[in-house]
Amino acid sequence: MSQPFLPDLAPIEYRGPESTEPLAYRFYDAGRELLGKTMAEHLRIAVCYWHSFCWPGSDVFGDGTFERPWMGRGDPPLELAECKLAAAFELFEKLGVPFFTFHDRDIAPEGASPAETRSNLDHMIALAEAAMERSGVGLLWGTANLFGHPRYAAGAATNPDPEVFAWAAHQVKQALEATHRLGGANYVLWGGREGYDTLLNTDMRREIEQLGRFMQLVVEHKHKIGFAGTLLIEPKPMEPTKHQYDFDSAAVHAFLRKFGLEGEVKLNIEVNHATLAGHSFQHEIEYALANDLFGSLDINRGDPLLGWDTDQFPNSAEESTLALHSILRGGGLASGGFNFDAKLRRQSIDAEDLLHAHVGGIDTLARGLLNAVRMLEDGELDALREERYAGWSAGLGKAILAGELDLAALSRRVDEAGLEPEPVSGRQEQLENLVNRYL
Ligand code: XUL
Ligand code: CO
Repeated sequence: MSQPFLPDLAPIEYRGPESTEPLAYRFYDAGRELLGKTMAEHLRIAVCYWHSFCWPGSDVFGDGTFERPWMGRGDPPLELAECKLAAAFELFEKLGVPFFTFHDRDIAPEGASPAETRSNLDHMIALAEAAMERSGVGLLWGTANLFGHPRYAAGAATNPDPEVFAWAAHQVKQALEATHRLGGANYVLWGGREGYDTLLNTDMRREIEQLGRFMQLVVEHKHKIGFAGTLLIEPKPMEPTKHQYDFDSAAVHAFLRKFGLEGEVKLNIEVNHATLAGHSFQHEIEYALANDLFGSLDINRGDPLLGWDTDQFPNSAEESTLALHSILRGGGLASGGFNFDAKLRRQSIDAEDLLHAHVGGIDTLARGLLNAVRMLEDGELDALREERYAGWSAGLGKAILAGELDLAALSRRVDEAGLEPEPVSGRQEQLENLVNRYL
């Protein structure tokens, strides 16, 4: 079980845009400096554990299609977990990525009792710590799986049974402490089943109160243990439930305000969750930036014809360019990063497919970064946007925002000055053509 997972594959190197080598970076040149930071520092790329190492290639109609050495049946679960950890670090190192992400249950199996589960987790976290030390790969974030076990069928914090709430608290406490021990830059909470399947059995006011209390407890504990990373909530509108309370950035924003958690929790925005909510990825980023909630990103893509959370690897230079343009204009990533919450297609059964998928995804981001930097440096798009609001930087606009004019004063201004504002073109097509120049 302990032989190498990717023995015949060399580490991925940067070969430049002209390269036709399939397993090489054409755009991602980790040490290249742009706007005073390296590409690696701008993108803070992470590989996720769950899709790449835990998911067996199953879907609702069929069993797993992947045969990985650590998916062997009948072997002791901890030995399988150790084999999986070694394979995961092999991939991280071959790709040359700076970070990974994991759920508690991805890395260590649940045992027969709470004590055995805790000892499994402690054992695997110690091994992860050693692998991180040896390889220099860091932890972008950790999280707890509060959706897989049958006890969470009716939700974790929003469960009608307070004993399930206690279990969720127990699990998050350990996952948060493990993340802290591994020097994680963030801790993520995805409300996997925090929602409802039918309103017929759901007391929404009560469930939202429970979720608010849960978040307050997590924030309190974070401060108690001195975890300096950022807490993040990952919005998603549906799936597996019919409706999830963390529907989108705006819904999470309202929730954070209601429970006094603004400033304590930020957002982990995911492409396919944004599109399921009827938004674009860029919309969710802009909403988060506009409300000081921008944290980190789960990068993937959906399929517009399928309409569920397909979590494919990203491949659109246009989407990554626009997202990175918004992010750079907003000040860039702080503790966040780009986490590949993306999985292979079920027919991509070879280990090598994991490399093709990540190489393409990383290059899509790097290409977006290069384009976005050129867009920012040229400044044409931003200047046109700025110009559109010129009226708000002086005179009337400035006075309105400074609270110097009430409704009656504004009304008098229209009468007395005879204001007749002229319609102005929004220039959408011109701007679309301008963006296409950079792609
Ligand atoms: C599910 C999803 C999760 C979170 C972590 O759609 O995105 O994998 O990122 O729990
Ligand atoms: Co995600």
